[in-house]
Amino acid sequence: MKKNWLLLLTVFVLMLLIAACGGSDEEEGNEEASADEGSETEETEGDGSGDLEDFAEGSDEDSAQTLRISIGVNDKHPEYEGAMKFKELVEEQTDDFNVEVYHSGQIADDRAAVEMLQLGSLEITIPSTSPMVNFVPEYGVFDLPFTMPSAEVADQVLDGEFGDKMMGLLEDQGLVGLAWWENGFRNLTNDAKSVESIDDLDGLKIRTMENDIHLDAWEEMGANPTPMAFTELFSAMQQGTVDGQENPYPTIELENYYEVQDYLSGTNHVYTPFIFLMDKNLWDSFDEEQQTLLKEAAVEAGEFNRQRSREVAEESLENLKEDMEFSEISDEEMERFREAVEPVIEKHKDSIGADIVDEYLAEIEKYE
Ligand code: KDG
Repeated sequence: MKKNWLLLLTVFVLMLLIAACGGSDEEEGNEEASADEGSETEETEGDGSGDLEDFAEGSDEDSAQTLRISIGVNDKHPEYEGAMKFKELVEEQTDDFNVEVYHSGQIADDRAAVEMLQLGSLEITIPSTSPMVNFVPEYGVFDLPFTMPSAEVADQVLDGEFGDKMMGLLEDQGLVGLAWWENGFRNLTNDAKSVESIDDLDGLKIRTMENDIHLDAWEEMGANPTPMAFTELFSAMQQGTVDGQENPYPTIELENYYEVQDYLSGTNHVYTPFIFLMDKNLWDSFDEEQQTLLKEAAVEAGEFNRQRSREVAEESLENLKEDMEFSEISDEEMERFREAVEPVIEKHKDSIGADIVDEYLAEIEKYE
């Protein structure tokens, strides 16, 4: 009898225990759901300069076509300002498009972003022309060092027949060029020593864009160049994988390169344009009115970008002189730099196309 009671009691206690365990799991489930709900709401409310969540899902706010723009520089850069101006101009004129800007290489660096346009997995990117040599070798003409005398001459050459011809070469690559924007005149920085003469370059490990002409030019000048994507550059300087790099003053200041570089030299060794690119298949799917609107917005935003790029370049140089040791390059030394790279221009004339090089230099002379 006693045994039976004991057994019953044990069973009863066990049932109580099981009931207690089953209850708490349920409660937990509920919390997660609510947590999820919370963050999901946050993520879908991107600010137009989209975050990666938006990109992955593709916003479906309405029937409008989403145009996602990928750039490598950050949201302080004149290129980002230009991209947001493009967004403003397009969205104030039509409900056909939503524009989202992805900065700092969130989506991809220049080269990979162009490949995504060709695959139709991205709508717009605005890379430097230098990585474009991997798609259209003629674009190497823009990398010939010490050929462009000023930004004003660059505008006239790019916005003229020569610029149109270079845009025409993109179509075979499944790309459409809508406007020329400005990255700017590039200058050298490093964390090893001040560079005032070509002799000071001896053995300096310099990061260049993924472009053989840049590689050959720095080699001819005595440095030890290495190609690298823009998105990897800051950590490479921080870790000492490279001694230095070259970019326009706005990029050097606004990407905080002065935090990992001590010396700045005013080499102005090459003028790099940005090219506003769109996936050609997508472009061909738009009607004439839409194409005109997008083209005009890209050109107007480009003019705004150029103006800002030049204002910021002046401010950045003054600011950088506070944080870095700045070296002006004398005319005599600049002549030695020019002489050193002449073989590079000869070497790459064939890969670029001798006619393209001759036409480019003639256009520059015409506007100089
Ligand atoms: O958004 C542009 C950048 O991705 C890149 O072009 C910047 O000049 C550049 C570099 O050095 O790679």
